[in-house]
Amino acid sequence: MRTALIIATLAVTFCGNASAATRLSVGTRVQPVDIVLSDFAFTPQNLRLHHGQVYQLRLMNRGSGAHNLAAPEFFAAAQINPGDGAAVSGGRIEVGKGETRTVTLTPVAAGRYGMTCTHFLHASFGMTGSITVD
Ligand SMILES: [Cu+2]
Repeated sequence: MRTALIIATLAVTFCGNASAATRLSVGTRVQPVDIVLSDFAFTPQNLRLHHGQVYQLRLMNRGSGAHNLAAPEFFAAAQINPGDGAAVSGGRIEVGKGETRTVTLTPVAAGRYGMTCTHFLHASFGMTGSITVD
């Protein structure tokens, strides 16, 4: 079970990188952004991104159970790498316990977007934040 989980995590990570490499033109600088999901917080809580910059968001779940990052307005206002589209579903990315999910995207519209974990009561325990795009 544990081995299967690790392989699944590696597969997700590899596919994300491979699709980014095939779609993005040569010379595109992809800036990694690490976001840790824990019980019950996002670290960092407030992200600052630039529109037009390509980012690889790496969501790492260090909590004791599953979490997600829900930011439907932000994801709707970003160009998501087609190969990573499956990672974003319903405006959110689910991240199982111990997993890391990556998504490569480019914010295209400035604004301040909310992010939250939609698992039961997690937001009320403090699992909220913001993504500011300038
Ligand atoms: Cu959560």
